[in-house]
Amino acid sequence: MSFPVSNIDPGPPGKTLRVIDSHTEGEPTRVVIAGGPELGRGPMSERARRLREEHDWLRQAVCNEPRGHDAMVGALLCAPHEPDCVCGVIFFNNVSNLNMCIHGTIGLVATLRHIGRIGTGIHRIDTPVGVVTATASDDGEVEVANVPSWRHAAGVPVEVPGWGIITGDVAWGGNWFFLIENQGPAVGFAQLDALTEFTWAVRHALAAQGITGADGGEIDHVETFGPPGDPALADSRNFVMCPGKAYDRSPCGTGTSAKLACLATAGKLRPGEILRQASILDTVFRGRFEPLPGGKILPRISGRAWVNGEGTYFLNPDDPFAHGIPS
Ligand code: PYC
Repeated sequence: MSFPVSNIDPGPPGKTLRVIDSHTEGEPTRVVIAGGPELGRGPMSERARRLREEHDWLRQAVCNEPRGHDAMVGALLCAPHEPDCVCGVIFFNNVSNLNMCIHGTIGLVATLRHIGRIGTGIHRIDTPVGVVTATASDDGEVEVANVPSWRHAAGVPVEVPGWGIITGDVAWGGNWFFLIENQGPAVGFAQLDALTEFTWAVRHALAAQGITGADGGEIDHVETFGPPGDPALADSRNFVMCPGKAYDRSPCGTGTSAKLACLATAGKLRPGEILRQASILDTVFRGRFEPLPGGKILPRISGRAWVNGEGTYFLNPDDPFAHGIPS
């Protein structure tokens, strides 16, 4: 399915990539099913590092303009390293690799079903941060059992220029999140510009003040919550700022996992109880958790994806932007 390309150089001129597009509750995923670089064998974390350091052209060709846009999340379909997995996957966006991506996993499952690689049922998927398990139902719903998640720190104050002291929790849900409740602009679509400005300022303030996840992990996602638009449909509405300054159109599965970890640790949600998390577009993920030893949880997030395109990309040597506008 894939062909080898040389290291570091701008990629394979004159070759093609095969991609399948989907969106999960509004957030796009572009899965590269053929034509990606040969990353060898070994753990997905190792192959993700190789993709980032030696073949970053793929990310830029797929996610950046002129083919992509800021909100695009790419996914490279790989052979798995862990046994019994249906595939491996490496996610990336407009600025770098992503550790984990739940909306992308739901999109990947829809894509694998579309090309006949899997059917309904339970599928293990190998990722750079561990194996996740996806359950695909007849009605198109996909539930992802994520990697173990936990609240790292509660009520952390950060001085945000122009906004004052903002207090939030730091949690891991497959990526590092700073979670803010009822502070800053109201969480609604009409406030998109203000929410972008606010969460981006928080992200920079966290970095400037040395506030990190465990082992110095960069907090590259900021999530702010408010009441739901319609309490009959959701319990809360969020706005999630992603690492490349695009907001998540979906409710963000890793962010919902991080929120479940905070609610579980604060005793505000019981094991098995459902949290209906709405996005800024009022699309909804359902989340629940099982407790794990050591104060961690196993989050389960469900939502739906729709395949909405297939493509062949030409990496034409005459095209100055064959590998995207660099970022
Ligand atoms: O759904 O986990 C997610 C996600 C992360 C970044 C964008 N979406």
